Amino acid sequence: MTRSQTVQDLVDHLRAEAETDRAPEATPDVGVIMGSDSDLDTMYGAYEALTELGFEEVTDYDDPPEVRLTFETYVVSAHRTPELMYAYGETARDRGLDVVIAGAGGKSADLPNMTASIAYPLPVVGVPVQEKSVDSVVGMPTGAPIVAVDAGKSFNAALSAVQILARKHPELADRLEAYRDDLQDGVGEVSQQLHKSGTEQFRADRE
Ligand code: AIR
Repeated sequence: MTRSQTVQDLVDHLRAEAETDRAPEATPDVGVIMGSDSDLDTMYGAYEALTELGFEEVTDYDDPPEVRLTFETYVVSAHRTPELMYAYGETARDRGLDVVIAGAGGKSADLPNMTASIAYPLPVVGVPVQEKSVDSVVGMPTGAPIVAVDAGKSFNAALSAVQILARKHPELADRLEAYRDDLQDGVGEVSQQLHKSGTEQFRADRE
C-alpha cells in the first residue's frame, strides 16, 4: 500500500481496468510511460510518430477515441513510485496493451528495464532520455529482453512499436510504408535542389 493517495488511486484505477472486460477495439494498443514530466519534451517524439501514423490518445477509458488504434500516456517513476511501476507492468497485458514505450533519464534510468521485466512477455521499447541513460536502459541480463533506441530517439521507439503492432494490424504496414515514402521524397527533393542550385546557393537559400 502506497502512502500517496494520488498514486494509490492510479494503482487502483489500473488494477480495476485490468479486471474490466472491454473489447480490444476499446482499449489502448500502445502504452507510453516516462519517469518524469521533465521527460515529456524528449518523449514527445513518440506522440508525434504515433499521431502521424493515425493513432489517437486515450484519456478516458470509458470514452475512447473512435479510431481503432490508440495509445495512452502516464508518468511512472521507477524510484519514486515503484508500486505504480509494478501495477502498470502487471496490468499492461490485461488492459489490452500490445507494446509499451518507456522512457527515463539520468544515470539510473530503470523504468524501461524494470517495466520490461514486469510486463514480460509484452515487448517494451526503451528510450534513454539522455546519453548518460543509455547503459542502464540497454544493459539487461541474458533472458530479460528489452528493445531499445538511442538516446532521445522516442520517434523511432514509436516506429518500432508500430512495426511490432503491424504483425497484428496489416493496415499499419501500409502506413509505415507511406511514411517511408514521404521520408524518401524529402531526401529526393533536397538532393535535387542541392544539385540544381549548387552548394553556395543552396546554403544561402536555406538561411
Ligand atoms: N527518473 C525519475 N524517476 C526515476 C528516474 N530515474 C528520471 C526521470 C528524469 C530524471 O529522473 O526519467 O529523466 C529527472 O527527473 P526529475 O523529475 O527530477 O526532472
